Amino acid sequence: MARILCVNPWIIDFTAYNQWIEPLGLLSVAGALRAVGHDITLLDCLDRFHPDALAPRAPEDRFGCGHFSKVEVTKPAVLSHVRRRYGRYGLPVGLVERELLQMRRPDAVLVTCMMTYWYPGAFEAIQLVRGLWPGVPVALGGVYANLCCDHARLHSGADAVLTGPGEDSARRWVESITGDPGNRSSPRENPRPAHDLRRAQGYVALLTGRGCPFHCPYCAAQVLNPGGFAPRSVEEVVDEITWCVEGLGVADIAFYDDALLIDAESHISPILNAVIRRGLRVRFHTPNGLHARFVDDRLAVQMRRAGFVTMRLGLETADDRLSLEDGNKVDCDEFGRAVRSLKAAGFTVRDLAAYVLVGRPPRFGQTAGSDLDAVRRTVAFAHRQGVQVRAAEFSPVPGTLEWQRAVSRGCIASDADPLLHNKALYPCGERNAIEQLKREIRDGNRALLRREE
Ligand code: B12
Repeated sequence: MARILCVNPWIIDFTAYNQWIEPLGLLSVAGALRAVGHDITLLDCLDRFHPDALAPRAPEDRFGCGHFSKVEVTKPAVLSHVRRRYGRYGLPVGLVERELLQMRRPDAVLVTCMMTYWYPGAFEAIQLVRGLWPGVPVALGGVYANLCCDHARLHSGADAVLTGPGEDSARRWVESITGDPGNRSSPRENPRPAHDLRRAQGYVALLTGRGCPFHCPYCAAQVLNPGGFAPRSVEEVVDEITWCVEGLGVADIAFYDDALLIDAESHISPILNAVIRRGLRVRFHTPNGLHARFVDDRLAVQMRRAGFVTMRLGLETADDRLSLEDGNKVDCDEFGRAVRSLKAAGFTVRDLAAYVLVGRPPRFGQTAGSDLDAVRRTVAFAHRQGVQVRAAEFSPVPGTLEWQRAVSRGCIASDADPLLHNKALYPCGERNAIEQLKREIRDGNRALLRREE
């Protein structure tokens, strides 16, 4: 049995808010390693409920969300032109150091990194571990490691950068460095993510399946899940929800799925039926967005009864021609129908918001920023439907079609430092124009909410 330390590093960014953030990938790897008998400890630099976390509490914190504490740090040179404060979010470094010093020396360390532009937090964590335990092998995985593998190999300081789903690769890596394969006959075929390793945060993230059958030009789901779309079994998902609610006392669950509502009849419907039948008292949230096309009257009622609260609907654009270019996931009629179903089921303006993509690279024949007119029309359309809007600022993601477009339009260099993928930089748009639009969106949302009161 190998002793393994899993590290969820700090976020180093211009802004960060804990909206049901869970290192689900790392916990999935931890669950798989634990299932074969390894001894796993988690160091969670984003633990808001650590007694010394100093995380601010605010009256608007709801459903387990809230602020991290922030310490300003110097901007790397490549970001020096940005007139915003840059900071380390999460536990104070000294506290993390003390936590590490109290631990027994591990046989191996696993570090995750959830966004490509969050690598500085992972690098700091790797450096810290290296300083304390020279010679202990460190592996890095996660979205950054997958999408910027060469960068990570060159700069992270990790002994190994592991790509692809980590459940098997981490197990093989641990075996290769410790000689310990663990107990190969795992009691579970698909072990659950080890949510219990985190101090209770009141919420967990959940996946009912991996990957996505759609091929949106701005999304790396296909690259990150080369095995394709793979829904989990209904029983497995219901067991995990039941464990989280009854065993861990979780009150809020955020779905991280890319395609939660696909084949609803045989997937999400039976899951929700079981939640209702078992009388599980839990609220569900969909921070990653839902496909409005699949929402009908029946599903809306079922979602409401099962406890859905935060409903986010994808609406990249209300321009049906542009929507076609994006794979035609939802048109205006379908969006309107979904909203009517949700409202009839009892969801209110407070619960509903559409994600509208802002700051994408200009299409051919367009000038930079001209897409904002289309975005304005989309926002107006959503507001007319009585739905709030959340701007989803574009982040160019390597490996996607939209990345190639951003590169060919000169918005970003093909070998750009991943820090420049940051959505806060609006790499493909004009800052003032986008910020003005975001103010208009907020005003429109407020007007809608006032009308409802
Ligand atoms: C859920 C999600 C979110 C959630 C929370 C994310 C989080 N955990 O913090 C929310 C909704 C908040 C979110 C927000 C955003 N997101 Co997001 N998100 C996702 C999503 C759909 C799933 C991530 C996930 O948890 N997957 C499930 C786990 C199981 O997978 P995993 O983390 O990859 O882990 C596996 C492997 O990587 C590996 N692994 C992981 N860690 C480790 C460690 C070791 C040591 C090893 C060996 C292996 C390993 O094993 C795991 C299990 O197989 C991904 C897309 C996707 N399909 O991955 C986008 C994605 C990560 N997001 C993306 C984007 C663009 C955004 C936003 C910018 C969107 C926006 N415009 O607002 C914001 C940014 C937020 C911010 N503050 O900057 C991009 C990446 C952008 C980037 N440059 O990195 C992605 C890839 C989607 C895309 N467009 O292609 N997101």
